[in-house]
Amino acid sequence: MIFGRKKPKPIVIPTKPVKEWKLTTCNYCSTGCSIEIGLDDNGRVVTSRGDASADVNRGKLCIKGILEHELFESPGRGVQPLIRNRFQDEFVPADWDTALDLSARKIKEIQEKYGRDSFAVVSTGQLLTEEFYTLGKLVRGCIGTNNYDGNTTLCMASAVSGYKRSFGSDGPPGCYEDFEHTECLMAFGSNLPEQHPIIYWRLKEAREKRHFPLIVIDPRVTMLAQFADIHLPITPGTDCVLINAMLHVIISEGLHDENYISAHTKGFEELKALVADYNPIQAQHICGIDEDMIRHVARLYARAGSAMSIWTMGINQSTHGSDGVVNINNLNLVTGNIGKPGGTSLSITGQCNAMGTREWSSCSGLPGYRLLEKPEHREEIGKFWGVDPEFFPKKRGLAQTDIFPAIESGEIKGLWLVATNPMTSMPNLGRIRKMMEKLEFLIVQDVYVDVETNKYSHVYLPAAVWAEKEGCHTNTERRVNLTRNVLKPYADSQTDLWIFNQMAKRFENGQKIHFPESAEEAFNEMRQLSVGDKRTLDISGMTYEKIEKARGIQWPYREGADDLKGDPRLYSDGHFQTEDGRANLIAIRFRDNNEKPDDDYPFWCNSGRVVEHFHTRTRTGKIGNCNKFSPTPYMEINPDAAEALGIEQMTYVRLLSRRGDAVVLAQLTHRVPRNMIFIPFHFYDCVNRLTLGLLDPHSRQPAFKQCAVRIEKIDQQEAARLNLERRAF
Ligand SMILES: Nc1nc2c(c(=O)[nH]1)N[C@H]1C(S)=C(S)[C@@H](COP(=O)(O)OP(=O)(O)OC[C@H]3O[C@@H](n4cnc5c(=O)[nH]c(N)nc54)[C@H](O)[C@@H]3O)O[C@H]1N2
Ligand SMILES: Nc1nc2c(c(=O)[nH]1)N[C@H]1C(S)=C(S)[C@@H](COP(=O)(O)OP(=O)(O)OC[C@H]3O[C@@H](n4cnc5c(=O)[nH]c(N)nc54)[C@H](O)[C@@H]3O)O[C@H]1N2
Ligand code: SF4
Ligand SMILES: [Mo]
Repeated sequence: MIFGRKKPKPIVIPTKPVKEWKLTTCNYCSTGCSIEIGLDDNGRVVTSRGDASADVNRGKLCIKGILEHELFESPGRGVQPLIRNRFQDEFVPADWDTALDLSARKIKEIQEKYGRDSFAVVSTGQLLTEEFYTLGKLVRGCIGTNNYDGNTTLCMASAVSGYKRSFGSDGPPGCYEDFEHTECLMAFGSNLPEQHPIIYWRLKEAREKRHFPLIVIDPRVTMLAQFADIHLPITPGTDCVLINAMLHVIISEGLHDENYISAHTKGFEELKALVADYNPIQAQHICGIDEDMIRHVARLYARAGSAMSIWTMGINQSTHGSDGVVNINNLNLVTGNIGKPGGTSLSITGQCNAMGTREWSSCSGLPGYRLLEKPEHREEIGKFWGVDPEFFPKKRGLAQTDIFPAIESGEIKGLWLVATNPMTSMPNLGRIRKMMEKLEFLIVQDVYVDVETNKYSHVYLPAAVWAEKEGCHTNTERRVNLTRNVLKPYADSQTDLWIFNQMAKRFENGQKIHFPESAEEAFNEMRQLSVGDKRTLDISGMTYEKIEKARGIQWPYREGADDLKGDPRLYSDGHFQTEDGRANLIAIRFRDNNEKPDDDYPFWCNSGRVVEHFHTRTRTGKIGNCNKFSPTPYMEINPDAAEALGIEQMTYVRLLSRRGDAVVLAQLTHRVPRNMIFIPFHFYDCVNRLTLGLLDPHSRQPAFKQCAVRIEKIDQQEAARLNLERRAF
């Protein structure tokens, strides 16, 4: 008994009257957490919870997932289709038939006048897989433009390209369970606790059970770096040099896995010859990590019984993103760490369904990782869909980052944006704005009418969101998860699947080809297309029922499989998807081509994310408990640099690059080195006014993370006004 104090009262959260729980998959990041949505007697959403029986999240959710059910009725939802009145430049409401008729007519007009490829379609990593598949059918089979790609070029393109170059196919070979087995983990440019909080939680649990070294390579002291055993604050854009130097140490000290290399790879001699030039003594001056540390981590990694690498945007968003991925694969092949428990090369994907679009959207090819370049693939899909294979292009068209410049040069006249917001997410926004203004016809299909890109559209199509629809996502570890339809689409919005189906009816081929009405029917088509092939992407054994029961199944999962587990790892037999079954070791020479700090622009400008926001804030910006943690554009700046410039904590500054300017608040923190600032990219008219976005030659992904800026003081009143103005839309 404690005298003088009342017995503490436990905090009680009133239980909500839930009648039914429905299974969904989180629609933000690629972790793939299962969320159950609670409905009351009237079928209204009242709450949600992490699904305890799901292997991925085991009942846990991060802040975005916990609050996700609030977005169904968040402000700014599109309630009806809109058409721009060209005379008054104002939107007027329209019914669906009018909006779709106009869209289809304009697409055809533009194609007739300027050629089939003059109308482009840019999609996303955030639809359901069945919707991706249907959009692919519509674009490849009916509209017939070859300029069709997704925002995944801003995100996963380098990983895809690197996997294809090394292993002959896309597809992350590892899984979260690898954390339970690994003896050493290197994380390149990936900040799990903020960007994939539940993957981080899985990693943390594994390390609590059995400690193994965690090495983080990131120019910032990220949250993950704070939890690491070793943090390597690398000079931006030089990961390839670090890896080459590690390979130099591993090979010269005989720590490589000769048996694995000779049995399962080719190209070792060329790799060995190249990395001989990357002695840590020289490499340290390029990558900023001292020679002893390079040797230390190389030995640690190579001597571990099994070692794994993960990476995200610090690698992919670089002028040598694809090379970076290939080099991480090299490191793992040379040490025999592919396809074994705890030994893998695992790209942590980004958007909730970044994998689904890679697999099934036909963006850079045809469904199921098929290629336009292969006549037998064109033949097969043409036959399956009932389209003349001659209708398909014979090689892939422009990537998303090349589609925009083609608008500038006049080759592309019309654009359909599906679930992406380039007016905030593309580099060098001043240039993007001009391109948007130049379009003869722009369709924006989005959940929110206030999405920045909609300022420039001629037709706006309001889409349903998340559990207003039904279908699958594939997560980072190739796990296919299900979202059940929980609610009707908001107001007069419609599911993306419905919109694609309706659009198809307005094209000649669309009247001949069968377009499934339901997501499950589309899923069954995809199953048929994945059967009977030795390729890894096989989902033929899956059904919605099985996926729901298992709370997610990993592919490959072949027809006839009777337990509810897919293969956790690819390439366990050492057989790769190349012609001769061997993985390619590819020598990567470093090219120093970034815009770097100089006297005029003395700071590196780095950009990325914070835990509470998702991308361009169309969703999290409207959820009070997410937005309140970072409602205003800001930058991280080192206190020493701030002092030298006379900048105080939480005052506004103006940033300038060779492209444009931005106004942000200064947050003084030792997370960034003295010559770097970091800006979360979530805010409209902010960091992407500054970025250069040089493209990777293989993947066409922009180097969002590296450019140069200078910092100027600004009148605080003027700054506040400017900031309000820019955020007013
Ligand atoms: N909360 C939240 N979570 C998200 C998202 C979100 O918007 N919000 N988006 C999702 C998506 S689509 C993606 S793609 C992922 C992104 O997930 P992450 O890639 O983990 O996130 P970023 O903050 O973009 O970048 C990661 C780190 O790369 C570092 N970096 C910069 N340059 C270099 C370099 O040259 N080398 C190395 N090694 N590192 C460098 C940055 O300092 C940064 O800390 O997150 C997903 N999860
Ligand atoms: N400077 C800088 N820029 C970056 C990055 C960076 O690190 N730094 N990261 C890049 C990366 S990795 C990415 S992935 C991109 C993301 O860039 P974007 O894709 O442009 O960003 P989002 O805000 O996710 O846009 C998705 C849109 O889809 C809408 N939406 C959501 N669900 C649905 C749906 O079911 N149907 C329809 N029709 N619409 C829906 C949302 O409201 C939103 O407007 O940004 C890139 N830009
Ligand atoms: S970790 Fe990712 S998938 Fe899981 S709840 Fe958070 S945002 Fe959603
Ligand atoms: Mo991304």
